[in-house]
Amino acid sequence: MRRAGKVLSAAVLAAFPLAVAAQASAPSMTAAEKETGKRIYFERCAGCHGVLRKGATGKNLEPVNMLKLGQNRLETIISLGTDGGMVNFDDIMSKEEITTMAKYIQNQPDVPPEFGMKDMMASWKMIVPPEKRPTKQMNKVNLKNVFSVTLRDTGEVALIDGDTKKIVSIVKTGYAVHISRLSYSGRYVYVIGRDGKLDLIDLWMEQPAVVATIKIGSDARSVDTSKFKGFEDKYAIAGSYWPPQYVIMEGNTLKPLKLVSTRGITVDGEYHPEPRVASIVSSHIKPEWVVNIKETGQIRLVDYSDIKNLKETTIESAKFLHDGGWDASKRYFLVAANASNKIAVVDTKDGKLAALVDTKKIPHPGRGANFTHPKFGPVWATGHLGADVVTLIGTDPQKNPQHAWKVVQELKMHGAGNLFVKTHPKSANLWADAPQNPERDVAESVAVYDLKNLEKAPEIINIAKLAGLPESKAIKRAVHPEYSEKGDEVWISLWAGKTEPSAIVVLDDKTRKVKTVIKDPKLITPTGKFNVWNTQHDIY
Ligand code: DHE
Repeated sequence: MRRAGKVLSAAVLAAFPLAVAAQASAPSMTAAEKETGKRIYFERCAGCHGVLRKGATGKNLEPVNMLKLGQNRLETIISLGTDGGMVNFDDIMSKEEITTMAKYIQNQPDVPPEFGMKDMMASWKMIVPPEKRPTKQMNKVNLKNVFSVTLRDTGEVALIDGDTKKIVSIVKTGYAVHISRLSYSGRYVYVIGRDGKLDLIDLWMEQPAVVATIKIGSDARSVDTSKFKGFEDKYAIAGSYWPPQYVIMEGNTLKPLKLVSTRGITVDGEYHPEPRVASIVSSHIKPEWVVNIKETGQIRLVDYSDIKNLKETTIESAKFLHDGGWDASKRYFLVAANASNKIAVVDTKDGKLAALVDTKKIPHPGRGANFTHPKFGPVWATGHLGADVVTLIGTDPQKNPQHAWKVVQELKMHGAGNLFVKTHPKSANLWADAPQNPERDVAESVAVYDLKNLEKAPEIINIAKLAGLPESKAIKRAVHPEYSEKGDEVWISLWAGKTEPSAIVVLDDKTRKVKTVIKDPKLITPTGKFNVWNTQHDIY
């Protein structure tokens, strides 16, 4: 074995047996194949498996493990998916691309460059400075009921007027936008792309548009703002997957102020080089953000009252933290440690872990759903990617201590593959989707539970059939129920292929009947929808 023209000694070989073995028999690739592999890995694989391929929601894909499986087996797995929850890729990748990806993951991972303050400053653009922005709302739209809708495959968000169901603007954003979050005032929408591009949209403009933009890394998922009294609209925070870090910015300009690495030690006491920032949420009762670090399982409470002398409380929970939301009182934050099959509960008042709750396989709450159960008092709900139930957890240690932080009920779903559940304080329904289920009928349908009678089986509504869209090869996945400001309508995206028609189906929450189907050639691959009022006030 030769490296840099030298024969490696037996001692060196013994010290690095796995890496050397992996490189020794990895299939060779042309430069063009490597480029394709790198691009597809970032777009389709890194989210679950990590840039360094150490594994999180998805399995470890380091060459030592991939070489054991070999080219044919890897091609089959990528094509058809696995029982473990990996979806099939044969409908979105060509045969050649699948062959390339099977080769790519048997080779050593590419390590992307770091992205520091200098890079951020160079990417930061102030398009409309604060002093040139309107001093009052210049359009006639009911801003509280605007929905910021992710158009996943076009790198855009559609701002839709919830009253008229008309598109107000389509705004160019980062690649495969992930989430939108609101400033405390509800004036600004923050949109983060998977490519780490963060855009600030001013809803007061006659035609709402991006007023500032920055790149905070090369792979990102989360953003939030400061919501505590005295800090309203003052700061924004965004977390990245690569490099593993978070950045605090000026709220109305996105000027980066403070960069903090999240590399460190897991709850098992081992160093991890890629602890990615998963969900971030802003406390209403303290000047604090809850920053959830995926691979380490450490939850950081970041006190933003003095960012020059930044204080962090590190709460040990469980590995593979992902998404989560507040309980109804907004004191407790519940976050899925998804590949550990647990929900971690943080008491943000006391700054401590309140509980680790065991659940069925791969909990995936989105932000979850809160309601008062007729038998168990206040509960928070999560669905699961790997099980066909919605889990209800008691959340009231003060008045219902016997149920607090316990799974009090599991509601049967029409299949596994759930991503999001949703209800609203004014609603008597709980909606749950199943877009990751491999069966068309299941993925195109949602389950609706009657909160007054949770013993009753849910109503299963096939959203795709209601939309009247033409037949398509790709499944029209019904995804992400979101309420209107008043809580009387539920909006559900139909997420089809990039070249196929998609839609948003609006249902009347009481009658569960279709009110409107929002169709527009520009509505390409709609997924997440964020109602301004509900997102601003964490209503779910
Ligand atoms: Fe998401 C939230 C990460 C795939 C739609 N997603 C989140 C959050 C994280 C995350 C960390 C929480 C952000 C927060 O609250 O601050 N998502 C990831 C991944 O790593 C993963 C598994 C793979 C990837 O490559 O990105 C992934 N997510 C998806 C999708 O494929 C979805 C279904 C479609 C899409 O648009 O990409 C998707 N994720 C969403 C949505 C939310 C979200 C709609 C916000 C839910 C909410 O109501 O707050």
